[in-house]
Amino acid sequence: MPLLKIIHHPDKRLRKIAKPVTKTNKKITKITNNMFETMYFHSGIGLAATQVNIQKQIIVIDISHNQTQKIVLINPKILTKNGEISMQEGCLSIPNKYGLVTRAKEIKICALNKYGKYFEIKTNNLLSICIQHEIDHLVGKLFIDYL
Ligand code: K1U
Ligand code: ZN
Repeated sequence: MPLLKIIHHPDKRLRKIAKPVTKTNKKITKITNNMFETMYFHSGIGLAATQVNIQKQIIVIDISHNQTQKIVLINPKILTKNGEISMQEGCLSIPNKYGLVTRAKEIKICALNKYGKYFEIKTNNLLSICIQHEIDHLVGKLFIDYL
């Protein structure tokens, strides 16, 4: 499977607003598979389609240490936020830059999974931070905007 090219700040394409996915089909499956491969290759824990110049609301995440907890979020929305947590964040689109960002500690989100099935989950800590970081990418926002 091909690796996708990650675009780097200050490329203006990182500021584009991603469009909702209207149908989950083989093309979307191929995109998510290629995004996982690209994310793992670069040792990331998340990747948004915007970062590989695909303007669709697709996110892949895996915060495990052994590539066993693949999460696909299509058309994700944050429903509730609670508390605060700060973490030194990085971004595959901003190599070698890190910064302390404060985000909600716990979030409840809804999204479609890779089969197009609607689901809701409540998450906290690293997964919550990563989801918020990736959802920001879909609306053209970068962690450096908070610094
Ligand atoms: O969106 C991206 O550019 C991926 C980014 C996700 C992310 C990292 C840290 C906090 C929030 C979101 C990365 O994966 S950068 C790699 C990295 O810094 C990291 C890797 C493993 C654990 C923690 C951070
Ligand atoms: Zn990022």
